Amino acid sequence: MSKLAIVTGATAGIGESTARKLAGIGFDLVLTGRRQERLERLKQQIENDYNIKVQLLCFDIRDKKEVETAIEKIEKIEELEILINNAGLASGLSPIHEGDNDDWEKMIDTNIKGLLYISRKIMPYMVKNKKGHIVNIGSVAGREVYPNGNVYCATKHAVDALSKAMRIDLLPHGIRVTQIAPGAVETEFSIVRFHGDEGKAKAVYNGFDPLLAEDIADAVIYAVTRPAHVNINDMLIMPTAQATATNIDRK
Ligand code: NDP
Ligand code: 8X3
Repeated sequence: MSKLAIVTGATAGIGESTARKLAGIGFDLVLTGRRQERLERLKQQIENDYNIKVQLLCFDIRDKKEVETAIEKIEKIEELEILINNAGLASGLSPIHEGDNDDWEKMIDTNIKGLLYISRKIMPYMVKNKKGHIVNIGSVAGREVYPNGNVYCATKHAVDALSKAMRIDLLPHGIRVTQIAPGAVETEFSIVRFHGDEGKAKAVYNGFDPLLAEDIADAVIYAVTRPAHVNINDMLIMPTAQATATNIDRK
C-alpha cells in the first residue's frame, strides 16, 4: 500500500521543502495553498523527480467550508498517514495598542482556526486506523513573547497548547504528535509579515546565517521516520547565531 501525507502551505518555504523531502522518501502527497500556479508547478517538478503521485487542493485555510469541501476530495483519504500543519503567517509587527484588527484576524484565523479546521477533518480517519502522525509547525514565538510580536506569539503559544492537547486526546488511538518550533528561517515569512516590503524583510536576516527551509524539513523527516514506538514530542530549532527570539549575534 502506498503511503500518503498532506502538507498545508506547500507553495513556499518550509512547506514546499517538506513536500520535496517527503516525496524523496516515497510518500504520495496532498499539497495545499492558495496559489494555484505554484501548486501546479510544484506538482510537475515533484512528479518528474520522484516516482510518486501528487494531489493538489487550492483553498484558503481560514474558510471552514472551503477546508471541508477540499478535504472531502482527497483520494484514498483513509490511507493518510501524515498531516503536516505548516500553513501560517505573521502579519504586522507593532505595539499591541497600535495593532491592526485585520492583521490580528488573519493570524488567528490562519494559525489557530485553520490548523483546527484541517485537523478536525483528518483526525477521525487516523483514529479509525489507530495510526497516524501529526506534525505542527510552531515557533520560538510559541515559547517566548517578544516586543511587538504580541498576537503572532499568542497564536504560536496556541499551537504549542494544541500540540500538547492532541498528544493527550489522541494517546489511546496510537497517533503521534510532534511540534517543531523554529527560530528565524529565511523564507517568504518576513515579506508577508511586512506586507510585501522586501527591504524590511531582508533586514531581519542581516549579519547572521538564518535557518533555511530545508533545515526544518530535515527535522520533519527525522520525526516521521522514527520507529513506530518512538514519538518526537517537540523540537526547538534555532540558527547557531540566535539564542532567543531577540538575542541574535549579528556581525
Ligand atoms: P512562507 O510565507 O514562505 O510560507 C507560508 C505558507 O503558508 C505558504 O505556502 C502559504 O501559501 C501558506 N498559507 C498562508 N496563509 C494561508 C491561508 N490562509 N490558506 C492557505 N495557505 C496559507 O513562510 P514559512 O515557510 O516560513 O512558514 C511556514 C510555517 O512556519 C508558518 O506556520 C510559520 O508561522 C512557521 N514559522 C516560520 C518561521 C520563519 O522564521 N520563517 C519561524 C517559526 C515558525 P499561500 O500563500 O499560497 O496560500
Ligand atoms: C517566526 C520566528 O522570531 O519571527 O515564527 O517569531 S519569529
